[in-house]
Amino acid sequence: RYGPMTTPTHPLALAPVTAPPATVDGFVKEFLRELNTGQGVALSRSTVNDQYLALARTVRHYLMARWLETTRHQRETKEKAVGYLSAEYLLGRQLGNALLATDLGEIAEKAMAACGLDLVTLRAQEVEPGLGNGGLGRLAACFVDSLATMSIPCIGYGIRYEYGIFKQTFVDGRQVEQPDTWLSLGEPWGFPHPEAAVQVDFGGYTETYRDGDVERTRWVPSWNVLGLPYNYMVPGYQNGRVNTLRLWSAQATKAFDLAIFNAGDYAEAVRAQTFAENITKVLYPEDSTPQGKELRLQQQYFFVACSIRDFINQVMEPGFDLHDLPERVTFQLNDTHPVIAVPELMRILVDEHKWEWDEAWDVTKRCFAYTCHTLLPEALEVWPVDLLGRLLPRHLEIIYQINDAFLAEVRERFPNDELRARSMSIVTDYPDRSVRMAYLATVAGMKVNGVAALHSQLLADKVLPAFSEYWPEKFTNVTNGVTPRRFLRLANPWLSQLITDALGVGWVTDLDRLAELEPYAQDEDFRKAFREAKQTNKERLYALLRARDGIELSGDHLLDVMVKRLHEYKRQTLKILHIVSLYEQIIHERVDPTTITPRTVVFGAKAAPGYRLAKEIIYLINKVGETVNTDPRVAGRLQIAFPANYNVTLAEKLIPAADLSEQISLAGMEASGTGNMKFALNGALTIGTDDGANVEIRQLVGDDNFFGFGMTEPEVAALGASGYQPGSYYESNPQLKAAIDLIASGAFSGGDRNAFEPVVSNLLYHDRFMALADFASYVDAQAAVEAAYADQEAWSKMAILNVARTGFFSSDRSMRDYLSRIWRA
Ligand code: C3B
Repeated sequence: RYGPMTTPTHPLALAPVTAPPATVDGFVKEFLRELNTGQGVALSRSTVNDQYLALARTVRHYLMARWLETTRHQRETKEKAVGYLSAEYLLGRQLGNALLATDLGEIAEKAMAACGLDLVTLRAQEVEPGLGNGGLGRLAACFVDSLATMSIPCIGYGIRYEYGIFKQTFVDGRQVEQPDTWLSLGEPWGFPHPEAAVQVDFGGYTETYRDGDVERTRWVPSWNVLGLPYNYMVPGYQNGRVNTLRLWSAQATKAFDLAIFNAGDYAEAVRAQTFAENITKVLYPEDSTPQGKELRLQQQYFFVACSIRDFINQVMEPGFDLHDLPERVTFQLNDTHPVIAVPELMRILVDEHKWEWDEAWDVTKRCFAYTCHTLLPEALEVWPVDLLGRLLPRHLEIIYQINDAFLAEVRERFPNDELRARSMSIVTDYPDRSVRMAYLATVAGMKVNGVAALHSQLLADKVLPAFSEYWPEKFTNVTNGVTPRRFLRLANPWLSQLITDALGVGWVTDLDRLAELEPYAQDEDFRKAFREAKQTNKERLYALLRARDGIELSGDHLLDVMVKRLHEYKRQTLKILHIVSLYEQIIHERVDPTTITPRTVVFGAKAAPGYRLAKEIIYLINKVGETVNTDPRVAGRLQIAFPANYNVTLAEKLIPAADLSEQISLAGMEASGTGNMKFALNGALTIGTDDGANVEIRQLVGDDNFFGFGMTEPEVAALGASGYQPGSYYESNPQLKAAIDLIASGAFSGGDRNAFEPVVSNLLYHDRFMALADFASYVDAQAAVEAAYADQEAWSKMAILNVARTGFFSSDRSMRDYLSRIWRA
């Protein structure tokens, strides 16, 4: 039941919700009220955490009227919305973004100062919600930011994991994972709505029954849980718009534990409670290589079942006709994780609403669109049929029926081509009978998109060729983007100020305007100011690393940064081989150290806890770092930093400081990359392969302003087909051999020759991602970097051109592309 019980009489109860006055006094008043009556403490006795929580809630007040108004407006206009279904949202800290969106930064700073507090310190108290692994989760966060900023109706649906991505620590150079207790000090941004909880069923069996003269199927589940929604504000940038992110948390249902309780087994009832709540306990830390764990499937079904139910029952007006659903929403499937939503909607329409199959299928397939984020075969989710049958027996039947109908269509269009039909089957028999979720998404979705031009091409040609031939018009591309609010305006205030001084303020929501910076590359004063901004960012970074990690960096070095998940295909090993090679040449006096450009290399990377080789690579990087950093022969020339626990918060400090952006994946492997865009926008030059969105960055900034190297995707394919032999590169390239030999010699492991055996033998005998084949070309490109950096004026020109020419990579542009190619198509 919504609304008051009788008609309100007090004028305040009738008035619309308003924001507090946007003045220092108004802010102080709200803040103290929150501290005193919300937190229950006096300023004089409050901790930094109390102060942070009160401040966050204060800023929330300023957004509240807009949020309520957005929701009301959406209900009234019935505009078509995007239902973004994503198992991950890697949001980053909220406070700074909320202050920016409300334009309250200055007022808050003064208000805090007037209370004897420091805004920067309070902002640092926030623990970022790490509800994602890497690129895919961060992309979702950028997209919801852009949609709010562009006033496009969207509800982001996802999971409120109690523990987000693990906290990485290093012990003797090895990664040790610690739980991410992001909720432990209180979390001011989420609004729980227990009264709007949704029941989600699992297990059991299906049975047929007669309904008049039709035979129907029903699902008799054996257990269930409740999904509790937590609403989060997604403020648009200074536009009065606040969209919603709705994250679900699992709770035991009353019926569930009561039944056992009545039977007298209290302890068992409590155990059942824990079991249910396990579903949203922890984010699976595998990025791009999911483990087929039952709990993961439970998570996936749990959140999409909640979300679809919520959209139909809560977001749509009462009495809404489900035939109109495609006119009111597109559910965008963020990779295969939410694809079980397809049979779920079919089940609702066919079983609950008793629609004909064809009628339900017609509506369902106009409600979904699918984005693929990878090409790695091991990352395309496949669920064993017995697991699905045990957990979701009705959904499995529906998937079979979708598949049968689809294959019948294929056989009709291509008679006597059974091989083709088999190759397109959603259900496969090898190696085990299982369901290919990407195929299901492709069959059901009205559109299928990749995330960069090259990736979309390869997706259509290599991963789903039979489907792209069958439905050429279904396949499209939307190149990823990043939000300029968080990654330029917030993260890089000095460069932002320079841009604003040159162009005015509009660029923050119209990033193509960065093109107007082009002539400033020729302006000596601008270049100087640009370099000063970069230097300020470096100093800010060094101060942070000193305080956060005890890492001492010094000197006026080229800052060379490689931050991303640790994965063989991303080739952190190629980078470390180059560093080892530089080091080897110096200590063996093959080069004069005074002739090389002083360089500071920063790594940031988490490895999936079960990914052995990735963890060995982390160990190698740390050990090389220890040795290099303490060797007087390279002092002042080369230093390596590997701060633990790379996350969004650290990225915001690292990226603006970088001179060189490492984007060195094997061509054809990185679907897009988004870090590459953030670096270029912040004026770093890229050293990169022709992979993912690097291709588009290079095209836009021009070959002269990009350090390209390595094989192209067709060359990679040809080398693979001819039988790649990494050993031959080792044997024929003395520089490469010397670097690998130095690693194997124990020089970085106190003489222990076995310390890096897993990495070394993998490189020499497998090297699935062909690091050795690209080594020589990479070394040449790094030499070109050094030569270019020696001329600071020329380097600054190139860096400014990178900023000026990469406005395309705003996620606002991505949203426009989704709108025109998918959501309004
Ligand atoms: C990533 C890809 O690895 C990146 O190339 C891409 O830029 C982003 O997605 C966003 O599209 N990705 C990921 O982070 N997790 C996956 N499971 C699959 C892809």
